[in-house]
Amino acid sequence: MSHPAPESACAAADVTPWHVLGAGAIGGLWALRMAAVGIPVTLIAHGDAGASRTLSLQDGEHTSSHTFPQISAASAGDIARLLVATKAGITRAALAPLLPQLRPGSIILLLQNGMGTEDLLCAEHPDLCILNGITTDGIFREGKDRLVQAGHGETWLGCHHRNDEANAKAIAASLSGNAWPVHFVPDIQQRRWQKLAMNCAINPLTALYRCRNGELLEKPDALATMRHICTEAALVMRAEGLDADSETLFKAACETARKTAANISSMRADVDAGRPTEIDFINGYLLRRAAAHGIAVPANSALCAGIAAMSPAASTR
Ligand code: KPL
Repeated sequence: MSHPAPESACAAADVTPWHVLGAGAIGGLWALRMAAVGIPVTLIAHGDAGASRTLSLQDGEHTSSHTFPQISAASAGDIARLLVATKAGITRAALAPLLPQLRPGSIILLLQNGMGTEDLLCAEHPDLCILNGITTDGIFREGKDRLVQAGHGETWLGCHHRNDEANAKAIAASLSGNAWPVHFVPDIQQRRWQKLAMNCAINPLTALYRCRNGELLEKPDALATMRHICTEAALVMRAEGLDADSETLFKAACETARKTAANISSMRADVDAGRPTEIDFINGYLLRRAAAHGIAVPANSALCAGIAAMSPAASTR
């Protein structure tokens, strides 16, 4: 077992401990990245699990690993900073047993696909500092504890309330590593929608075609659907008061599919494993916002129906 050495003395300036809820592909990657910049990380175990868990990351030729302490939600103690990387559909249920351990001002960083969870959490817990991270890293799991980095993306971090901006900037700086810059953005909503549009275009299609992200680019039908999805997403984004151009969204989706070509998307992984997917928080969220604006989104509706037909009952909001 090797412990990743802290990346650099300056990067490790803020080493306030973090807890990680949902150490799957993205949560595990960030737990390893935090450890690599010298931040103490504790994993919150789901159900019965051992007192420690070793995660490894394969990135090209390079493999690193780290053993984390692991505790149950009930014995977590005081939590100052919590990274939440669970699936959107189970976030509220997974968070519930941790609520007594959070105090006013505790930071919750949501790093997950889809939209909708944060609105509920902000409304239910106005005393918590809820931040959102958006990442386009391509990462998948081989087995429970082995992560494979299939594409290097970027990460943006922002907040919902203006008075949390200083926290968001500080957290972005503390999580940045030389190989994974984390950018603070004042308007995370724009980024979140751009990522949502990209996930709407890539994730369900990779599940329906049972292909890797990059293979979508070789399928004319898939490309035509991706373009259609992006046109609808741009309409809804503009109705939400955001900047959006369908061609720019389409090019960004193609670029992500190219950069994460070898990746098995999270939705395809869920469908392959017979798990509920996040469709309700991705294309489903777009459908709900489209309905609120009276916009027809037939291509997104068709993908929702296609995924619903091949996966177990949708998760609850
Ligand atoms: O977010 C992703 C996912 O799989 O959920 C992408 C960026 C499409 C990488 O696979």
